[in-house]
Amino acid sequence: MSPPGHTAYQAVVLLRALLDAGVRDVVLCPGSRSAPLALALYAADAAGDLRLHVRIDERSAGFLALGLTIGSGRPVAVVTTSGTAVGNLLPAVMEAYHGGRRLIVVSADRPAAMRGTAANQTTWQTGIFGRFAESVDLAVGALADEVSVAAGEAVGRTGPSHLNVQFDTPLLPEPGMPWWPASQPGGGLRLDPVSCLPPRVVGPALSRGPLTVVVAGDDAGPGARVLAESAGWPLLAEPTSGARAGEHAIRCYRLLLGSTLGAQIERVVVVGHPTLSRPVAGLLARHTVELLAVAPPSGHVTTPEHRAQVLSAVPAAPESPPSAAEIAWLAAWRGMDAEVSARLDQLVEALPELDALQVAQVVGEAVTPGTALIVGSSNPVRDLDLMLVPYVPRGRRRIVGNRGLAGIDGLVSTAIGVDLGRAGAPRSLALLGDLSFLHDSNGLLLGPDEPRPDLTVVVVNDDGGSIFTLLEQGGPEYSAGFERVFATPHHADLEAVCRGAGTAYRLAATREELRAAIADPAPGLRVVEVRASRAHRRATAAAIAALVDNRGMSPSPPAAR
Ligand SMILES: Cc1ncc(C[n+]2csc(CCOP(=O)(O)OP(=O)(O)O)c2C)c(N)n1
Ligand SMILES: [Mg+2]
Repeated sequence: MSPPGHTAYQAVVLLRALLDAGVRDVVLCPGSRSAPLALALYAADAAGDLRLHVRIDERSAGFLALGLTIGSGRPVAVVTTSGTAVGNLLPAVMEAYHGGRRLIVVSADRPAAMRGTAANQTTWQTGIFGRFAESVDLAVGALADEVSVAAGEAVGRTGPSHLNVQFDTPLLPEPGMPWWPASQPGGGLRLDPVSCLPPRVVGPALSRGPLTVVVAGDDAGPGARVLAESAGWPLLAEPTSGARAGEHAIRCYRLLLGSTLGAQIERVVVVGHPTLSRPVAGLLARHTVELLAVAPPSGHVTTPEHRAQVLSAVPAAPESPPSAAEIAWLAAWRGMDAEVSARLDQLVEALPELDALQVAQVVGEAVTPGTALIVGSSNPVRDLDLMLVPYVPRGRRRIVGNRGLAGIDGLVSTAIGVDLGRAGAPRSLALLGDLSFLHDSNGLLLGPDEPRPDLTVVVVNDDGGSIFTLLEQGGPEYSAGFERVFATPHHADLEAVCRGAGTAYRLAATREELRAAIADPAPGLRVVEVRASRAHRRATAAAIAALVDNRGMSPSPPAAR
């Protein structure tokens, strides 16, 4: 072991403290100022004390670390050199802040005295992430205790943290000095993911009375489903809620919210972070609706106009059984959902092969028990929201997306991280749009010695952002500039992109080919491209909205309470 005071010793103390606090995966990007950390990480990985992942692009590295925290449930560190390298982590840090993910940034720095002297690659790194991550500036020669406390506190926070570590020369251990101390007997790496289920804390019971729905947004967890089932209420669960299962889950809730049934909602319990649809946003904004919101671990409560009554845990169901009105309420939702689902399936079946909605359907069906699906922002997650038939509970499926800020950045890396974080799990799936895929095509770059994911990335390539066709700017009055400034077609050859990165690639031209490509058990990372058209999306969306015909579908009003 290097002598105390040597940079190599500081690096070992910091990594040891991170490991003691539960870190098992560390992502590293190359650099010089970070050399003491790089060598210690290399040796610790070789000793089996942690798992190292090396990436060239810090933006991708940050998202890889984010995916690893999502998949494993553990804190994950990402290590960079000084300068712009650190700034490249901001998108992942922002997402980690809003999603409540334990992402630990470790940035190497020059000694503080060199700041403001125009020294090469030297800038103000402490505080660079602003409100998104608290920074601790560890001075040259910081005492081991100080380093351990800072590392422990960083790991203990819900959300991202930043350790800025000043290293003075010499940066490398002297020849003959070990880079990492020998492992303790009985030590060694265990990568089992920690349980991702939130603790089943149950708050005080709710009363009976108002016609209630449970809205389960991103990362709500199974507590939302348990509440809906035990209370006898409909469950409006987004695909990444972890709650879209069981008989109370209403698949077509987004369509039904605009119906006479949706208009009768009197109370909403929100769990998690709903982001997908205007009908849900509209529901939460309705002043006539009583709003209860459960605070998520991230602390970012969904409370439009700060109007919600905030609950610290998922409330317990009312103790009394559902009233006749509530029984009729649930039955009306389920009945209408069955009707609209059948009409929707018919409509989607009649679309030209291979439509993005058909792709979402096939991908949703391929998420077998134990499997993870990472779903991109934009239309893929919304298509899945329409097409995903609620699963049978307790299949341990995980459907995740970066819904903290819904960026289209970093998604290839996030997906790789989620898969690698789920040691021993079956092959994972990702569903991304073409712009989202291209935005992080650097995420495909895997060095020959890196841990390799078993992941199939299905890319719906409609040559641009189809989501904008569904928004106001997709209307005829804006058509002149639409393609250039919103849709942003690129005509990119995805096969060539994959070839350049050494990634296996297949084109699927039919649903059968897509199913076969997904079912292919060959290990490793694979991209499956599906070419789709954006041209009819606006018309299809209008036809889908028209499936709910209020005249024909109005349920009988719930009986007197
Ligand atoms: C980092 C980032 N930049 C821009 C956006 C705005 N944005 C939202 S969706 C989208 C288009 C996505 O296109 P694609 O991934 O092909 O999916 P599609 O809409 O075609 O389904 C863009 C640019 C964003 N969410 N995140
Ligand atoms: Mg697209």
